[in-house]
Amino acid sequence: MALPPGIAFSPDHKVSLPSRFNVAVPFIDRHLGEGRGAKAAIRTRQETVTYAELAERVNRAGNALLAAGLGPSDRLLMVVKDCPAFFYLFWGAIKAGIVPVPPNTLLRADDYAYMVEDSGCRLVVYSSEFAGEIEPALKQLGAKAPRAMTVDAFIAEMAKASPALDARPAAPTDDCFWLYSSGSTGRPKGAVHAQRDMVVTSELYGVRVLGVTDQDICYSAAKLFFAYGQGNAMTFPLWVGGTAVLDDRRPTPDTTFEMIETFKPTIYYGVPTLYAAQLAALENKSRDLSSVRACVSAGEALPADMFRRWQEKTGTVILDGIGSTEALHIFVGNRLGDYRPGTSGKPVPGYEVRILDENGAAVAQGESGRLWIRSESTAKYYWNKPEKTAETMVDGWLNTGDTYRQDDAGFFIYEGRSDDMLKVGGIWCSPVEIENCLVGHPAVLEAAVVGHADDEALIKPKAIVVLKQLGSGDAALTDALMAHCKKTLAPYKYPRWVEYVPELPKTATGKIQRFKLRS
Ligand code: 3UK
Repeated sequence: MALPPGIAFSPDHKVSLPSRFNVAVPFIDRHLGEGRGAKAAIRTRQETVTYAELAERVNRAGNALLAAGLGPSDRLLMVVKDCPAFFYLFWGAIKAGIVPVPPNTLLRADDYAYMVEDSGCRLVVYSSEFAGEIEPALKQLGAKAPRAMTVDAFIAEMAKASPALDARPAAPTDDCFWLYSSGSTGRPKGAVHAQRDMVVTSELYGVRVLGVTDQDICYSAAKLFFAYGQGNAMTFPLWVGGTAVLDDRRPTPDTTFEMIETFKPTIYYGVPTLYAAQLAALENKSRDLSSVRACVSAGEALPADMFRRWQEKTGTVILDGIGSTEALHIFVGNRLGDYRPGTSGKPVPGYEVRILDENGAAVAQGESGRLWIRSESTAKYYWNKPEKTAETMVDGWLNTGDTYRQDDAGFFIYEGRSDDMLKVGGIWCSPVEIENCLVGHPAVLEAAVVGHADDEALIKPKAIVVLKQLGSGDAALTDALMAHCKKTLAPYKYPRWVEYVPELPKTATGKIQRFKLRS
Protein backbone atom coordinates (compact mmCIF):
# COMPACT_ATOMS: atom_id res chain seq x y z
CA MET A 1 0.00 0.00 0.00
CA ALA A 2 1.21 3.47 -0.85
CA LEU A 3 1.65 5.74 2.17
CA PRO A 4 -0.48 8.90 2.30
CA PRO A 5 1.08 11.96 0.62
CA GLY A 6 3.77 13.66 2.73
CA ILE A 7 4.30 10.63 5.02
CA ALA A 8 7.33 8.35 4.75
CA PHE A 9 9.20 5.75 6.79
CA SER A 10 13.01 5.41 6.67
CA PRO A 11 14.70 2.00 6.23
CA ASP A 12 15.06 1.81 10.03
CA HIS A 13 11.29 2.42 10.42
CA LYS A 14 11.40 6.04 11.62
CA VAL A 15 8.45 8.13 10.49
CA SER A 16 8.71 11.46 8.73
CA LEU A 17 5.65 13.70 8.70
CA PRO A 18 4.96 17.22 7.47
CA SER A 19 5.90 19.78 10.16
CA ARG A 20 2.27 21.01 10.12
CA PHE A 21 -0.46 18.46 9.54
CA ASN A 22 -3.54 16.94 11.20
CA VAL A 23 -3.72 13.19 11.64
CA ALA A 24 -7.44 13.11 10.78
CA VAL A 25 -6.50 13.89 7.16
CA PRO A 26 -4.54 10.67 6.35
CA PHE A 27 -6.96 8.51 8.37
CA ILE A 28 -10.26 10.02 7.17
CA ASP A 29 -10.20 12.62 4.39
CA ARG A 30 -7.52 11.01 2.26
CA HIS A 31 -9.86 8.19 1.23
CA LEU A 32 -12.18 10.54 -0.63
CA GLY A 33 -9.36 11.64 -2.95
CA GLU A 34 -8.33 8.00 -3.38
CA GLY A 35 -11.75 6.98 -4.68
CA ARG A 36 -13.11 5.17 -1.60
CA GLY A 37 -16.07 7.51 -0.96
CA ALA A 38 -18.66 4.79 -1.61
CA LYS A 39 -16.75 2.06 0.20
CA ALA A 40 -17.87 0.79 3.63
CA ALA A 41 -15.67 2.27 6.36
CA ILE A 42 -17.79 0.86 9.21
CA ARG A 43 -20.33 -1.94 9.37
CA THR A 44 -22.57 -2.70 12.35
CA ARG A 45 -25.67 -4.86 12.81
CA GLN A 46 -27.75 -1.70 12.27
CA GLU A 47 -25.97 0.28 9.56
CA THR A 48 -23.13 0.72 7.08
CA VAL A 49 -21.18 3.98 7.01
CA THR A 50 -19.25 4.78 3.84
CA TYR A 51 -15.98 6.72 3.78
CA ALA A 52 -17.85 9.73 2.32
CA GLU A 53 -20.43 9.60 5.12
CA LEU A 54 -17.70 9.14 7.70
CA ALA A 55 -15.75 12.17 6.47
CA GLU A 56 -18.86 14.34 6.50
CA ARG A 57 -19.96 13.20 9.97
CA VAL A 58 -16.46 13.72 11.36
CA ASN A 59 -16.68 17.33 10.09
CA ARG A 60 -20.12 17.80 11.60
CA ALA A 61 -18.92 16.36 14.91
CA GLY A 62 -15.89 18.68 14.95
CA ASN A 63 -18.14 21.66 14.24
CA ALA A 64 -20.65 20.58 16.90
CA LEU A 65 -17.83 20.40 19.46
CA LEU A 66 -16.61 23.88 18.47
CA ALA A 67 -20.20 25.14 18.70
CA ALA A 68 -20.42 23.65 22.20
CA GLY A 69 -17.61 26.02 23.17
CA LEU A 70 -14.62 23.67 23.06
CA GLY A 71 -11.41 25.15 21.72
CA PRO A 72 -7.89 24.00 20.88
CA SER A 73 -6.43 21.53 23.42
CA ASP A 74 -9.67 21.34 25.43
CA ARG A 75 -10.49 17.77 26.50
CA LEU A 76 -13.60 15.87 25.51
CA LEU A 77 -14.39 12.90 27.76
CA MET A 78 -16.22 10.41 25.53
CA VAL A 79 -17.72 7.42 27.34
CA VAL A 80 -19.04 5.76 24.22
CA LYS A 81 -19.90 2.17 23.33
CA ASP A 82 -18.55 0.59 20.12
CA CYS A 83 -20.65 2.36 17.46
CA PRO A 84 -19.99 4.74 14.54
CA ALA A 85 -20.45 7.79 16.80
CA PHE A 86 -17.24 6.75 18.57
CA PHE A 87 -15.41 7.48 15.28
CA TYR A 88 -17.27 10.78 14.70
CA LEU A 89 -16.43 12.12 18.15
CA PHE A 90 -12.84 10.90 18.24
CA TRP A 91 -11.82 12.13 14.78
CA GLY A 92 -14.07 15.19 14.81
CA ALA A 93 -12.35 16.33 18.00
CA ILE A 94 -8.87 15.69 16.59
CA LYS A 95 -9.64 17.43 13.32
CA ALA A 96 -10.83 20.50 15.27
CA GLY A 97 -7.74 20.48 17.53
CA ILE A 98 -9.72 19.18 20.54
CA VAL A 99 -8.30 16.29 22.60
CA PRO A 100 -10.58 13.22 22.89
CA VAL A 101 -10.27 11.06 26.02
CA PRO A 102 -12.15 7.74 25.68
CA PRO A 103 -12.09 5.86 29.02
CA ASN A 104 -13.04 2.26 29.77
CA THR A 105 -16.86 2.11 29.63
CA LEU A 106 -17.11 -0.58 32.34
CA LEU A 107 -16.12 1.72 35.21
CA ARG A 108 -18.13 3.12 38.11
CA ALA A 109 -19.34 6.62 39.00
CA ASP A 110 -16.37 7.21 41.32
CA ASP A 111 -13.85 6.45 38.57
CA TYR A 112 -15.62 8.80 36.15
CA ALA A 113 -15.86 11.58 38.72
CA TYR A 114 -12.09 11.30 39.13
CA MET A 115 -11.46 11.34 35.37
CA VAL A 116 -13.73 14.32 34.77
CA GLU A 117 -11.83 16.29 37.40
CA ASP A 118 -8.35 15.06 36.54
CA SER A 119 -8.76 15.70 32.82
CA GLY A 120 -10.41 19.08 33.33
CA CYS A 121 -12.61 18.15 30.38
CA ARG A 122 -14.98 20.82 29.01
CA LEU A 123 -17.60 18.34 27.84
CA VAL A 124 -18.68 14.75 28.56
CA VAL A 125 -20.49 12.80 25.83
CA TYR A 126 -21.82 9.39 26.87
CA SER A 127 -23.87 6.55 25.47
CA SER A 128 -27.19 6.52 27.33
CA GLU A 129 -26.42 2.94 28.52
CA PHE A 130 -23.81 4.48 30.85
CA ALA A 131 -26.09 7.20 32.31
CA GLY A 132 -26.39 5.19 35.54
CA GLU A 133 -22.69 5.78 36.27
CA ILE A 134 -22.02 9.10 34.47
CA GLU A 135 -24.93 11.08 35.88
CA PRO A 136 -24.10 10.31 39.56
CA ALA A 137 -20.45 11.12 38.79
CA LEU A 138 -21.42 14.56 37.51
CA LYS A 139 -23.78 15.10 40.42
CA GLN A 140 -20.98 14.24 42.83
CA LEU A 141 -18.90 17.05 41.28
CA GLY A 142 -21.68 19.60 41.80
CA ALA A 143 -20.83 23.07 40.46
CA LYS A 144 -17.46 21.79 39.20
CA ALA A 145 -19.15 19.43 36.70
CA PRO A 146 -18.66 20.29 33.02
CA ARG A 147 -21.44 20.18 30.42
CA ALA A 148 -22.61 16.71 29.49
CA MET A 149 -24.84 15.20 26.83
CA THR A 150 -25.79 11.79 25.54
CA VAL A 151 -24.55 10.51 22.20
CA ASP A 152 -28.12 10.83 20.86
CA ALA A 153 -28.26 14.50 21.87
CA PHE A 154 -24.84 15.03 20.29
CA ILE A 155 -25.99 13.45 17.02
CA ALA A 156 -28.88 15.92 16.98
CA GLU A 157 -26.32 18.74 17.34
CA MET A 158 -24.29 17.26 14.47
CA ALA A 159 -27.34 17.47 12.21
CA LYS A 160 -27.43 21.26 12.78
CA ALA A 161 -23.67 21.69 12.23
CA SER A 162 -21.84 22.45 8.97
CA PRO A 163 -20.61 19.43 6.96
CA ALA A 164 -17.34 21.23 6.11
CA LEU A 165 -14.41 21.67 8.48
CA ASP A 166 -10.81 22.68 7.85
CA ALA A 167 -8.33 20.49 9.74
CA ARG A 168 -6.50 22.47 12.40
CA PRO A 169 -2.76 22.14 11.69
CA ALA A 170 -0.57 20.60 14.41
CA ALA A 171 3.01 19.41 14.82
CA PRO A 172 3.56 15.61 14.73
CA THR A 173 4.53 15.62 18.41
CA ASP A 174 1.65 17.82 19.62
CA ASP A 175 -0.78 16.31 22.16
CA CYS A 176 -3.57 14.54 20.27
CA PHE A 177 -5.59 12.18 22.52
CA TRP A 178 -5.32 10.53 25.95
CA LEU A 179 -5.96 7.05 27.25
CA TYR A 180 -6.34 6.33 30.96
CA SER A 181 -4.26 3.48 32.36
CA SER A 182 -4.54 2.08 35.89
CA GLY A 183 -1.75 1.33 38.35
CA SER A 184 -1.59 -0.88 41.45
CA THR A 185 -1.98 2.09 43.77
CA GLY A 186 -3.46 5.48 43.16
CA ARG A 187 -5.84 6.65 40.52
CA PRO A 188 -5.68 5.98 36.77
CA LYS A 189 -3.13 8.00 34.83
CA GLY A 190 -3.92 9.82 31.60
CA ALA A 191 -1.31 8.75 29.04
CA VAL A 192 -0.96 11.62 26.58
CA HIS A 193 -0.43 10.52 22.98
CA ALA A 194 0.82 12.68 20.13
CA GLN A 195 -0.50 13.23 16.59
CA ARG A 196 2.02 10.85 15.06
CA ASP A 197 1.44 7.88 17.39
CA MET A 198 -1.46 6.26 15.51
CA VAL A 199 0.45 6.63 12.23
CA VAL A 200 3.35 4.70 13.75
CA THR A 201 1.32 1.81 15.24
CA SER A 202 -0.87 1.44 12.14
CA GLU A 203 2.08 1.23 9.78
CA LEU A 204 4.60 -0.69 11.93
CA TYR A 205 2.31 -3.32 13.47
CA GLY A 206 -0.87 -3.06 11.34
CA VAL A 207 0.74 -3.01 7.90
CA ARG A 208 4.24 -4.41 8.42
CA VAL A 209 3.40 -7.23 10.85
CA LEU A 210 -0.26 -8.09 10.18
CA GLY A 211 -0.12 -7.09 6.52
CA VAL A 212 -3.41 -5.16 6.74
CA THR A 213 -4.64 -3.85 3.35
CA ASP A 214 -7.76 -2.19 1.97
CA GLN A 215 -9.14 -5.70 1.37
CA ASP A 216 -9.24 -6.42 5.10
CA ILE A 217 -12.34 -6.44 7.27
CA CYS A 218 -11.31 -5.97 10.90
CA TYR A 219 -13.43 -7.15 13.82
CA SER A 220 -12.24 -6.74 17.40
CA ALA A 221 -13.99 -8.25 20.40
CA ALA A 222 -11.76 -5.93 22.49
CA LYS A 223 -13.53 -2.58 22.63
CA LEU A 224 -12.47 0.71 21.06
CA PHE A 225 -11.77 2.37 24.42
CA PHE A 226 -8.88 -0.05 24.89
CA ALA A 227 -5.72 0.97 22.96
CA TYR A 228 -5.72 -2.56 21.58
CA GLY A 229 -9.29 -2.25 20.22
CA GLN A 230 -8.65 1.28 18.98
CA GLY A 231 -5.86 0.03 16.70
CA ASN A 232 -7.57 -3.23 15.76
CA ALA A 233 -10.92 -1.90 14.59
CA MET A 234 -10.37 1.80 14.02
CA THR A 235 -6.90 3.03 13.14
CA PHE A 236 -5.65 -0.05 11.23
CA PRO A 237 -8.59 -0.30 8.81
CA LEU A 238 -8.78 3.51 8.41
CA TRP A 239 -5.07 3.69 7.69
CA VAL A 240 -5.37 1.44 4.65
CA GLY A 241 -8.97 2.09 3.58
CA GLY A 242 -10.30 -1.22 4.86
CA THR A 243 -13.53 -1.89 6.74
CA ALA A 244 -14.17 -1.92 10.51
CA VAL A 245 -16.90 -4.10 11.99
CA LEU A 246 -18.38 -2.88 15.30
CA ASP A 247 -20.73 -4.45 17.81
CA ASP A 248 -22.02 -2.61 20.89
CA ARG A 249 -22.84 -5.75 22.87
CA ARG A 250 -20.75 -7.32 25.59
CA PRO A 251 -18.62 -9.90 23.72
CA THR A 252 -19.59 -13.53 24.40
CA PRO A 253 -18.93 -16.66 22.33
CA ASP A 254 -22.43 -16.32 20.84
CA THR A 255 -22.17 -12.67 19.85
CA THR A 256 -18.61 -12.93 18.53
CA PHE A 257 -19.24 -16.04 16.41
CA GLU A 258 -22.45 -14.48 15.12
CA MET A 259 -20.50 -11.36 14.10
CA ILE A 260 -17.82 -13.46 12.39
CA GLU A 261 -20.38 -15.52 10.46
CA THR A 262 -22.41 -12.44 9.46
CA PHE A 263 -19.67 -9.95 8.57
CA LYS A 264 -16.95 -12.38 7.47
CA PRO A 265 -13.96 -10.48 8.89
CA THR A 266 -10.50 -11.32 7.57
CA ILE A 267 -8.82 -10.41 10.87
CA TYR A 268 -10.29 -11.22 14.26
CA TYR A 269 -8.87 -9.80 17.48
CA GLY A 270 -9.68 -11.24 20.91
CA VAL A 271 -8.27 -11.67 24.40
CA PRO A 272 -7.31 -14.98 26.04
CA THR A 273 -10.35 -15.14 28.37
CA LEU A 274 -12.67 -14.85 25.39
CA TYR A 275 -10.71 -17.37 23.30
CA ALA A 276 -11.11 -19.79 26.23
CA ALA A 277 -14.88 -19.25 26.33
CA GLN A 278 -15.10 -19.54 22.54
CA LEU A 279 -13.16 -22.82 22.64
CA ALA A 280 -15.58 -24.20 25.23
CA ALA A 281 -18.53 -23.18 23.01
CA LEU A 282 -16.92 -24.84 19.96
CA GLU A 283 -17.13 -28.15 21.82
CA ASN A 284 -20.92 -28.02 21.41
CA LYS A 285 -21.36 -26.31 18.09
CA SER A 286 -19.00 -25.83 15.17
CA ARG A 287 -18.78 -22.37 13.64
CA ASP A 288 -17.74 -20.93 10.30
CA LEU A 289 -14.49 -18.98 10.65
CA SER A 290 -13.41 -19.50 7.04
CA SER A 291 -13.23 -15.74 6.29
CA VAL A 292 -10.56 -15.18 8.96
CA ARG A 293 -6.96 -15.13 7.72
CA ALA A 294 -5.46 -14.22 11.11
CA CYS A 295 -6.52 -14.11 14.74
CA VAL A 296 -4.72 -11.84 17.19
CA SER A 297 -4.53 -12.00 20.98
CA ALA A 298 -3.21 -9.45 23.49
CA GLY A 299 -3.90 -8.03 26.92
CA GLU A 300 -2.50 -11.01 28.80
CA ALA A 301 -0.41 -14.03 27.84
CA LEU A 302 -2.08 -16.65 25.65
CA PRO A 303 -1.36 -20.16 26.97
CA ALA A 304 0.29 -22.42 24.33
CA ASP A 305 -2.36 -25.07 24.87
CA MET A 306 -5.08 -22.62 23.85
CA PHE A 307 -3.17 -21.79 20.66
CA ARG A 308 -3.07 -25.50 19.76
CA ARG A 309 -6.73 -26.19 20.54
CA TRP A 310 -7.84 -23.16 18.53
CA GLN A 311 -5.71 -24.16 15.56
CA GLU A 312 -7.13 -27.70 15.73
CA LYS A 313 -10.73 -26.49 15.88
CA THR A 314 -10.62 -23.55 13.47
CA GLY A 315 -7.57 -24.07 11.28
CA THR A 316 -6.31 -20.55 12.09
CA VAL A 317 -3.41 -19.44 14.21
CA ILE A 318 -3.68 -16.90 17.03
CA LEU A 319 -0.89 -14.36 16.94
CA ASP A 320 -0.13 -13.36 20.52
CA GLY A 321 1.53 -9.99 21.02
CA ILE A 322 2.24 -7.69 23.94
CA GLY A 323 1.19 -4.06 23.79
CA SER A 324 0.33 -1.35 26.27
CA THR A 325 -1.67 1.83 26.62
CA GLU A 326 1.59 3.77 26.87
CA ALA A 327 3.10 2.16 23.74
CA LEU A 328 -0.36 2.45 22.10
CA HIS A 329 -0.25 -0.97 20.44
CA ILE A 330 1.70 -4.22 20.10
CA PHE A 331 5.51 -3.86 20.25
CA VAL A 332 6.55 -7.52 20.53
CA GLY A 333 4.41 -9.93 18.53
CA ASN A 334 4.16 -13.17 16.64
CA ARG A 335 3.56 -12.97 12.90
CA LEU A 336 2.05 -15.27 10.31
CA GLY A 337 5.34 -16.56 8.93
CA ASP A 338 7.14 -16.56 12.26
CA TYR A 339 5.32 -17.58 15.43
CA ARG A 340 5.87 -19.75 18.49
CA PRO A 341 2.96 -20.73 20.77
CA GLY A 342 3.43 -19.77 24.41
CA THR A 343 5.56 -16.72 23.53
CA SER A 344 4.80 -13.06 22.81
CA GLY A 345 6.84 -13.28 19.58
CA LYS A 346 9.62 -10.96 18.46
CA PRO A 347 10.05 -7.17 18.44
CA VAL A 348 7.92 -5.31 15.93
CA PRO A 349 10.18 -3.51 13.41
CA GLY A 350 10.77 0.05 14.59
CA TYR A 351 10.53 -0.87 18.29
CA GLU A 352 13.80 -1.07 20.20
CA VAL A 353 13.44 -3.64 22.96
CA ARG A 354 15.80 -4.36 25.89
CA ILE A 355 15.71 -6.77 28.81
CA LEU A 356 17.59 -5.14 31.71
CA ASP A 357 18.70 -6.28 35.18
CA GLU A 358 18.13 -4.27 38.41
CA ASN A 359 21.24 -2.19 37.65
CA GLY A 360 20.02 -1.23 34.23
CA ALA A 361 22.47 -3.48 32.36
CA ALA A 362 21.36 -5.75 29.53
CA VAL A 363 20.94 -9.37 30.72
CA ALA A 364 22.73 -12.26 29.03
CA GLN A 365 20.75 -14.09 26.32
CA GLY A 366 18.13 -16.31 28.00
CA GLU A 367 18.19 -14.48 31.34
CA SER A 368 15.11 -12.78 32.80
CA GLY A 369 14.84 -9.07 33.35
CA ARG A 370 12.67 -6.02 33.05
CA LEU A 371 11.39 -5.17 29.57
CA TRP A 372 12.06 -1.62 28.33
CA ILE A 373 11.08 -0.33 24.91
CA ARG A 374 11.68 2.76 22.76
CA SER A 375 9.68 3.88 19.77
CA GLU A 376 7.91 6.81 18.13
CA SER A 377 4.43 5.72 19.32
CA THR A 378 4.92 5.86 23.09
CA ALA A 379 3.01 8.37 25.22
CA LYS A 380 4.73 11.69 25.85
CA TYR A 381 3.87 11.85 29.58
CA TYR A 382 1.14 11.19 32.14
CA TRP A 383 -1.18 14.13 32.68
CA ASN A 384 -0.58 15.81 36.03
CA LYS A 385 1.67 12.97 37.28
CA PRO A 386 5.30 14.14 36.91
CA GLU A 387 6.65 11.50 39.32
CA LYS A 388 4.94 8.59 37.56
CA THR A 389 6.15 10.01 34.26
CA ALA A 390 9.74 10.19 35.51
CA GLU A 391 9.59 6.60 36.83
CA THR A 392 8.09 5.09 33.69
CA MET A 393 9.58 7.18 30.88
CA VAL A 394 13.36 7.54 31.07
CA ASP A 395 15.44 9.12 28.26
CA GLY A 396 12.85 8.16 25.68
CA TRP A 397 12.66 4.58 27.01
CA LEU A 398 9.45 3.14 28.47
CA ASN A 399 9.51 0.81 31.46
CA THR A 400 6.82 -1.77 30.66
CA GLY A 401 6.75 -3.21 34.21
CA ASP A 402 6.91 -6.72 32.72
CA THR A 403 9.49 -9.44 33.26
CA TYR A 404 10.63 -11.25 30.12
CA ARG A 405 13.30 -13.58 28.82
CA GLN A 406 14.21 -14.58 25.27
CA ASP A 407 14.38 -18.18 24.12
CA ASP A 408 17.13 -19.57 21.85
CA ALA A 409 15.30 -18.51 18.71
CA GLY A 410 14.75 -14.95 19.97
CA PHE A 411 11.07 -15.29 20.92
CA PHE A 412 10.08 -13.31 24.02
CA ILE A 413 8.62 -15.26 26.92
CA TYR A 414 6.38 -13.48 29.43
CA GLU A 415 7.27 -14.15 33.07
CA GLY A 416 4.90 -11.86 34.93
CA ARG A 417 4.62 -8.34 36.24
CA SER A 418 7.13 -6.62 38.45
CA ASP A 419 4.25 -5.06 40.40
CA ASP A 420 1.13 -6.70 41.86
CA MET A 421 -1.16 -5.69 38.99
CA LEU A 422 -3.41 -8.33 37.45
CA LYS A 423 -4.79 -8.61 33.95
CA VAL A 424 -8.34 -10.00 34.01
CA GLY A 425 -9.86 -10.59 30.62
CA GLY A 426 -7.11 -8.35 29.28
CA ILE A 427 -8.13 -5.40 31.49
CA TRP A 428 -6.12 -4.00 34.41
CA CYS A 429 -7.19 -4.91 37.86
CA SER A 430 -5.51 -3.49 40.97
CA PRO A 431 -5.39 -5.86 43.98
CA VAL A 432 -5.37 -2.82 46.26
CA GLU A 433 -8.64 -1.54 44.84
CA ILE A 434 -10.35 -4.91 45.40
CA GLU A 435 -8.88 -5.16 48.92
CA ASN A 436 -10.22 -1.69 49.77
CA CYS A 437 -13.62 -2.70 48.53
CA LEU A 438 -13.64 -5.92 50.60
CA VAL A 439 -12.60 -4.04 53.73
CA GLY A 440 -15.69 -1.87 53.16
CA HIS A 441 -17.87 -4.91 53.94
CA PRO A 442 -18.95 -5.01 57.60
CA ALA A 443 -17.73 -8.60 58.17
CA VAL A 444 -14.17 -8.01 56.86
CA LEU A 445 -11.20 -6.93 58.96
CA GLU A 446 -8.44 -7.27 56.37
CA ALA A 447 -8.06 -8.62 52.87
CA ALA A 448 -5.35 -9.44 50.38
CA VAL A 449 -5.95 -10.06 46.69
CA VAL A 450 -3.66 -12.06 44.41
CA GLY A 451 -3.86 -13.60 40.97
CA HIS A 452 -4.88 -17.24 40.76
CA ALA A 453 -4.96 -19.42 37.64
CA ASP A 454 -8.34 -20.82 36.62
CA ASP A 455 -8.91 -24.09 34.72
CA GLU A 456 -7.77 -22.42 31.50
CA ALA A 457 -4.51 -21.22 33.09
CA LEU A 458 -5.81 -17.63 32.98
CA ILE A 459 -5.35 -15.34 35.95
CA LYS A 460 -8.36 -14.15 37.97
CA PRO A 461 -8.49 -12.32 41.34
CA LYS A 462 -8.57 -14.41 44.51
CA ALA A 463 -9.27 -12.86 47.92
CA ILE A 464 -7.69 -13.98 51.18
CA VAL A 465 -9.80 -12.54 53.96
CA VAL A 466 -9.49 -12.04 57.71
CA LEU A 467 -12.91 -11.64 59.36
CA LYS A 468 -13.73 -9.36 62.30
CA GLN A 469 -15.41 -12.24 64.11
CA LEU A 470 -13.06 -15.16 64.54
CA GLY A 471 -14.12 -18.31 62.74
CA SER A 472 -14.24 -19.02 59.05
CA GLY A 473 -16.66 -17.64 56.54
CA ASP A 474 -19.25 -19.83 54.87
CA ALA A 475 -20.64 -20.05 51.34
CA ALA A 476 -23.29 -17.42 52.10
CA LEU A 477 -20.67 -14.91 53.22
CA THR A 478 -18.54 -15.71 50.15
CA ASP A 479 -21.53 -14.96 47.92
CA ALA A 480 -22.20 -11.75 49.84
CA LEU A 481 -18.57 -10.60 49.45
CA MET A 482 -18.61 -11.34 45.72
CA ALA A 483 -21.90 -9.44 45.32
CA HIS A 484 -20.50 -6.51 47.33
CA CYS A 485 -17.50 -6.27 44.96
CA LYS A 486 -19.58 -6.61 41.82
CA LYS A 487 -21.83 -3.79 43.00
CA THR A 488 -19.01 -1.44 44.00
CA LEU A 489 -16.32 -2.14 41.39
CA ALA A 490 -16.27 -2.65 37.64
CA PRO A 491 -17.89 -6.12 37.57
CA TYR A 492 -14.92 -7.99 36.04
CA LYS A 493 -12.89 -7.16 39.17
CA TYR A 494 -14.78 -9.31 41.70
CA PRO A 495 -12.79 -12.13 43.38
CA ARG A 496 -13.65 -15.53 41.87
CA TRP A 497 -12.46 -17.33 45.02
CA VAL A 498 -12.51 -16.30 48.69
CA GLU A 499 -10.33 -17.98 51.27
CA TYR A 500 -10.59 -17.23 55.01
CA VAL A 501 -7.47 -17.05 57.18
CA PRO A 502 -6.80 -15.93 60.78
CA GLU A 503 -4.07 -13.46 59.72
CA LEU A 504 -2.17 -12.13 56.69
CA PRO A 505 1.61 -12.25 56.15
CA LYS A 506 3.05 -8.74 56.51
CA THR A 507 6.39 -6.97 56.39
CA ALA A 508 7.85 -5.27 59.47
CA THR A 509 6.26 -2.05 58.21
CA GLY A 510 2.85 -3.69 57.94
CA LYS A 511 2.73 -4.05 54.14
CA ILE A 512 0.85 -7.14 52.95
CA GLN A 513 3.24 -9.66 51.37
CA ARG A 514 1.09 -10.67 48.43
CA PHE A 515 3.85 -12.79 46.92
CA LYS A 516 3.55 -15.19 49.90
CA LEU A 517 -0.12 -15.73 49.13
CA ARG A 518 0.22 -16.55 45.44
CA SER A 519 -0.32 -20.17 44.59
C1 3UK B 1 0.10 -7.04 29.80
C2 3UK B 1 0.48 -8.90 28.18
C3 3UK B 1 1.47 -10.96 28.34
C4 3UK B 1 1.50 -6.59 30.15
C5 3UK B 1 -2.61 -3.59 25.08
C6 3UK B 1 -2.24 -4.68 22.97
O1 3UK B 1 -2.93 -4.73 27.15
C7 3UK B 1 -2.72 -3.68 26.58
O2 3UK B 1 -2.54 -2.49 27.28
P1 3UK B 1 -2.67 -2.23 28.84
O3 3UK B 1 -2.11 -0.88 29.11
O4 3UK B 1 -1.76 -3.33 29.53
C8 3UK B 1 -0.39 -3.51 29.24
C9 3UK B 1 0.15 -4.71 30.02
O5 3UK B 1 -0.68 -5.85 29.80
N1 3UK B 1 0.02 -7.66 28.48
C10 3UK B 1 -0.54 -7.15 27.36
N2 3UK B 1 -0.44 -8.02 26.34
C11 3UK B 1 0.18 -9.12 26.82
N3 3UK B 1 1.12 -9.80 28.93
N4 3UK B 1 1.22 -11.26 27.04
C12 3UK B 1 0.58 -10.39 26.25
N5 3UK B 1 0.31 -10.68 24.97
O6 3UK B 1 1.63 -6.63 31.54
C13 3UK B 1 1.53 -5.15 29.63
O7 3UK B 1 2.52 -4.36 30.25
O8 3UK B 1 -4.08 -2.48 29.28
C14 3UK B 1 -2.38 -4.74 24.35
C15 3UK B 1 -2.34 -3.50 22.30
C16 3UK B 1 -2.57 -2.35 23.00
C17 3UK B 1 -2.72 -2.40 24.41
N6 3UK B 1 -2.97 -1.26 25.09
